[in-house]
Amino acid sequence: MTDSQGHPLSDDQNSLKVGERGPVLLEDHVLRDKLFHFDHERIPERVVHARGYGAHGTFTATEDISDLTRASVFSKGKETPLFVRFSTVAGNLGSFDVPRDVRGFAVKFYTDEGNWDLVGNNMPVFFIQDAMKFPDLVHAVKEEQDRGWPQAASAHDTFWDFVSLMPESTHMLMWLMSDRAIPRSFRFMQGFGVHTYRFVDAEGASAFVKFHWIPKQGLQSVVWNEAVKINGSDPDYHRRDLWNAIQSGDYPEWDLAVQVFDDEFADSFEFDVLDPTKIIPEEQVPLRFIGTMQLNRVVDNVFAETEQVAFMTQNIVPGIDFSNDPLLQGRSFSYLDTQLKRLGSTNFSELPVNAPRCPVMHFQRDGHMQMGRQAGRANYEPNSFTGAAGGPRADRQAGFRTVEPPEAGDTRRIRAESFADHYSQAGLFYRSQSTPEQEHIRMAYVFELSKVEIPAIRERMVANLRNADEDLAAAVADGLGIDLPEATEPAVPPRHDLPPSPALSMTSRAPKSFAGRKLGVLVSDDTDPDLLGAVTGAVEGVGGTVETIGLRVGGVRLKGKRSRTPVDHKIDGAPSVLFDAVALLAAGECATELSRHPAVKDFVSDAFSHYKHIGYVEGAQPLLSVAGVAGKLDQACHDLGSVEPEAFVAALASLRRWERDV
Ligand code: HDE
Repeated sequence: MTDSQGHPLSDDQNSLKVGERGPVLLEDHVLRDKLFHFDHERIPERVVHARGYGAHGTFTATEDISDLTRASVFSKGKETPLFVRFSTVAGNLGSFDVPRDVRGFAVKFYTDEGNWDLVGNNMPVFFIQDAMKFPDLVHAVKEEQDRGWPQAASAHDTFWDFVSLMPESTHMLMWLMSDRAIPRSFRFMQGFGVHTYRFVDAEGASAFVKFHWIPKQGLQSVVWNEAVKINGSDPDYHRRDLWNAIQSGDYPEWDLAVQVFDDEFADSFEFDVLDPTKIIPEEQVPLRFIGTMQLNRVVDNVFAETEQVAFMTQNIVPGIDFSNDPLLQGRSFSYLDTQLKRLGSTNFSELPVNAPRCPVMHFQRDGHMQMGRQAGRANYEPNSFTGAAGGPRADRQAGFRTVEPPEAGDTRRIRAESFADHYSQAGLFYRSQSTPEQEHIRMAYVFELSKVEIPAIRERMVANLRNADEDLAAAVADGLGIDLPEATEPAVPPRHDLPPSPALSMTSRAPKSFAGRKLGVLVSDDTDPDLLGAVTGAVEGVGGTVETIGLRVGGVRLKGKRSRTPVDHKIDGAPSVLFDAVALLAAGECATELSRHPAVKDFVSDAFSHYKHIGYVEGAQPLLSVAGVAGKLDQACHDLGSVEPEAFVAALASLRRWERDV
C-alpha cells in the first residue's frame, strides 16, 4: 500500500503519536494525505437524474441505412462500444429506485467518429415545450424548498400546482400516471430519444428521425402498492436487478428503431414534429429496426464510471444533426455547462468513461487536470509547420457539417401556434391503453391528487383532464370525492377522433416467456426436494431464476435429507414484491409454523393482491388460509400436485392475472 504520491506505507492503522496515548503530530503526512482525499470525495450530484446506474455494452448495426445517414456507427455489421446510464429524475442520489417517475435512458456510443450521446427517457414526450421552463419544472417536482420533502415523489402540492397551470404537461402526465412510471426493472423499459433529430446522408441530404429502444425482454411494470413496498424492502431494486442479470450472463438487449420522415410528412402531420410534447404514432410512421444494443459488463467502480459519465445532447456525429425543437436547443447548452459544475474541469472529456475511443486531435490546451501530453511545436492554426509538429487540420468533406435548412423570420419570444394543442394526444394515449392500464392511470391520478393539500390545485387538474378525456376526468373527480369542475378553456379545441394507437399500450410488447424473471419459492423442512428441483429446472429452462425463502437463513431440511439446504433469504427480508411469481412449497408441521409468521401472511396475501401467479402444494394450505386467499383461488393459482412444473412455468409468462378480484 502507498499514499497518493506512491510512497510505500508501513502502517495504515495508527496515526503518528507522541508516546502511547497521543497527542497526534501535525507532521503525520500519511494521515493528512488520507484525510485530505477523503474530505473531497463527493462531487455535486446531478441536479436532475441524480440517482442512476450504469453498464457497458455494445451496439451492433444490423441494417444498411447509408441511404439515410453517413453516421459510421450505422455501417452494417459494425460493433460500437457504449455506456448506458439509467436513472430516475426527481430523487436525490440516495433515493430509492422505484418512485413514480420518468426514467432516464442515456446512451453514450464511442463511435470511430467521436462520441454520440442519445440522452433519452423511457417516455417519448416531455412536460414542457421550451427550455425556458425547465428550471421551474424541476423546482416544482423536487422537495419543497420550505420543508425539504417529499423525496423522489411527484405527489405533492408544488408539482401539481405547476403542471396544472401548464396545460402542455397534460400528455406527459398521462404517461407519468401510467404503469411506465413504475417499471419492474431497467431491463423491461422502452427508451426514446424524444426529440426529432435529423439523419444526414453522404450528399448532405437530410430527413427527420425519432429514435426508439425496444427491450427484447418485453415491457413490464409493477403495481403501485408493490412499488411502495419494494422501496422499503430493497431501495436498490433496479440497480441490483441489472447487476445480477449482467453478472449471471443474462445480457439485456434492446433493438434500436427509427421513425424517419420528410418535410412533406412533417407539414401534413396533425401536430408539430418539433413539439416535444407530441409523439408520431407508430401506426402513422412505422418503426424501422436498425441495430441492437447489448449490455454485457458492469462497472468496475460506480463513482469513476456511473457518477463521472458526462452525457451531452450536443455530442453528435457526422450523419446526425439537431432539429429546431426548442427544448433540444436549450438542452444542448445545459449539458456541457452542468459537466463543468459537476466535474470541475473542462478536461472532463479525458476521464476514461468520457474519453472518445477514436483519435482526438485539436489545439485545445491546458486547464485543470490536463491528462494529455500534447506534443508538437504548434498549438495554433493556421501554422506553417508540417507533419506532427504542425498538428491536425479540419476536413471539409469528412468533418461534421451542419445541415443548411433555410431559416428566416422576426426575432421574437414566442410559442408557435402549431404547439397549441395540449390535450388531443393526452386523450389518445389514455384511449390506447388496455382496461387494466386505464384503471391504473385513474388510480394514480386519484392517489397523487389526494396527496395534494390545496383543493384548488386538484380541481384545476381535473378541469384540464376534461379536455383530454371526459370519462377519465369524471372517474378522477369521483375518486377524489369532488364535483366535476368546469373544463379549462383550451387554446384550440381538442380532438377526440384520433384513432387509438395500440403500440402505446405496454401489452403490445409484453414478454413472451418467464425469461429474465424471478420466482420466489417458500420452503420449509419437509419440502419435497424433487418438486423443488423440478420447478427450479423448469424456470431455469426458460431463462428465469429461482430464489428460495425460509424461516432461517441457515437453511431447511428438505424431506428425506439429513443435512440442511441453505436458502437465499430469511422471510422478513424477502417479501413477495421482490419476485415476479411465487411458489409455496412448504409442507407438514413446518407449514403451520411458517403460517404463524406475520411476514409469511404478507408474502402470500401480497402476491395474491398484486395479481401474481401462485404455485402451491397441498401442505401449504395453512399459508393460503392465513392470507385469506384459500377460498379465492383462480386460474393463476396452480396446484403443483396436479400441474406439471413445465406447464406452471409456461403459465407464468403472462405475469399477472388482472381479472382477479382482489
Ligand atoms: Fe435533461 N438534464 N434536461 N432531459 N437529462 C440533465 O445533465 C436539461 C430533458 C436527461 O444519466 C442534466 O449531466 C434541460 C429531456 C437524462 O447522466 C442537465 C432540459 C430529456 C439525464 C439537464 C432537459 C432529458 C439528464 C443534469 C430542458 C429526455 C441524465 C445532469 C431543456 C429526452 C443523464 C446532467 C445521465 C440530465 C438539463 C430536459 C433526459 C442539468 C435544461 C427532454 C437521461 O444538464
